[in-house]
Formats: sequence, structure tokens, C-alpha cells
Amino acid sequence: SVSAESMAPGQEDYVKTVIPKTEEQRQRIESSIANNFLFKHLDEEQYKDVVDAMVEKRVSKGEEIIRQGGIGDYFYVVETGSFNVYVSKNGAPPERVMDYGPGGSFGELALMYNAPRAATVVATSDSVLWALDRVTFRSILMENTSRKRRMYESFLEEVTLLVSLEPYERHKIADALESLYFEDDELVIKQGDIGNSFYLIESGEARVSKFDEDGTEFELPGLRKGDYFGELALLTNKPRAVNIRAKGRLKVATLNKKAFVRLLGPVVDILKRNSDNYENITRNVQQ
Ligand code: 1OR
Repeated sequence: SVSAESMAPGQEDYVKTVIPKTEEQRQRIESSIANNFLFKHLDEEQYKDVVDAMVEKRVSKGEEIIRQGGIGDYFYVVETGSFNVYVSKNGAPPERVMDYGPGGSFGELALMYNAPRAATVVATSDSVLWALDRVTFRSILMENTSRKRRMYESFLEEVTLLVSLEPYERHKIADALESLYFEDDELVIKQGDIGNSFYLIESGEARVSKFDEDGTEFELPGLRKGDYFGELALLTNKPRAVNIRAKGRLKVATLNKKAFVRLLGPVVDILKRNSDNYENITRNVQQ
């Protein structure tokens, strides 16, 4: 027989944690996780269970939240404040590899892989965190996160633009990606529009064209799997410079502007250098 408390399949041994909260605390949690990709796609009940289980943690400047090599107990979301991340490789002195601010989250790795903490995280100002226990994290947030990281892992490894990144930086990109499909000849980007997204081609091909001053449309070299587009308007804050259409069925992975800025910072010089070439390509085609 099925009791009223039984959980969905696969979650049978999970007892819900409920830490009482004021309405004001609930609202602070909501705004802290609103833009965090790990919390997207939760249904109403999962969302409530996560908020119920979170614990408020106030920390002082200089406090160590996580120590590399330690045991994973909690996953953390930043409400306010700032944090530095340090990694020590093979006993070398720790190096700063990353920082987090409001809306950021950390501490998922040890919980996902039952591994020691991969880094040390230290508050660089008085801060407020929301901590989620291991069991709730694994029961509700892990499935989606690891599925997405697995799904995009091999694809992202093949994208030339991203080869210089650390595996963990590609994980964070995977968290933020959303796949979209376009049918043959469908417009993905329209010249003159405002740019809000960055695109990577997962499969299929795209055609590129541009209207010149007298409104004649001319064709530019096309794009294939592993290529990217849509970065220029995000880098320059100018309107879309070209039209991009699906050539056959096209699958793209997209990042919104905020994620693009935050996650592709390490390759922004490569993006800029490559875009310097666009004028030459256009000139050659037009001749
Ligand atoms: P955790 O549970 O291992 C430390 O506890 C957390 O720091 C870790 O989960 C991540 O959430 C976070 N490599 C590993 N963990 C990192 C890194 C990182 N950055 C943040 N964390 N690297 C930095 C990549 C820019 C790779 C360094 C070689």
C-alpha cells in the first residue's frame, strides 16, 4: 500500500528537512536563487522542499566556509557578500581561482561525487549564505545538475573556443546552457535586432547573410558544429550585424547575456581577436 508520506520513485529513503522560516526569509531565499541555473526547472513541490530545508548562515569577513580536502556537508548559495576560492595543487601554496558574489553558489562538487572538497572558500566581507544539506541537495538538485553537465561535457570539450578553460569552468557553462532547435530556413538572429544571447552550434549548419547599405542581401561563409555566433552584439552593445538562419535542422546551445559575461570572461580576448577578422571576411566576400 502507498502511504501519504511516501516519496516519488527513487526518493523513498529521503526524509524532508523543514527549518521554520519567516516570510521575509523565504523572500530573501527566493531572490537569491532567482537567477541561479541550478534551481531552474524545479516543480512547485521541489522548490518548496528546497526553500524549507535551507539554513541561514551569517559569516564574517575572513571566515573559511569550506576547506579543501574536507568532507562535503552543505551546498551554499550567496545572498549578500563576497567569497574567494583557493585551490592548492600537489601541496603547492593555494592559488586564487575564482570568486563569488550575490546569487552565486558553491560546494556542489563534494556532494555530487562523494569526493573531498576540491577547493577552499573564504568570505572576503561579512556575508549571508543559505546552506542546503547534502541529502536535500542530492535528492532534489543533483539529478538535473549532473544530467546537464554530462549532456554538454563531450560537446563543450570539442568547441575550439573553450579548449583553454578548466573542466570546472566548462561545468559552469553547462549549468547555464539551454538547447534550442530551429527548422530549415528559420531565422535565429536578425540583423538590426538587439542581442540578448550567445550561441554554440551543437548539430547542423547555419547560413550567414548581411544587408548592405542599399538593402541587397549577400551571403557570408556559413557555420558548422562547434562554431559560435552572437557574441559581437554582446561584446559591443551594438545591434546584430548579420542574419543567421538554419540550414536544415539546427540545434544550438544558448547562453543569456549575463551568463555570457560571467562565464566567458576567460576567453573574451579570443572572442575579440576573432571578431577583428569579420570586416576582412565581409570585404573579401563583397569584392
Ligand atoms: P566542493 O564541494 O568541492 C569547494 O567545495 C567548491 O569550490 C567546489 O565544490 C566548487 O563549488 C567551488 N575547481 C573546483 N572547485 C571549484 C573551482 C575549481 N572553483 C570553484 N569551485 N576551479 C576553478 C575554475 C575557475 C578549478 C581550479 C583548478
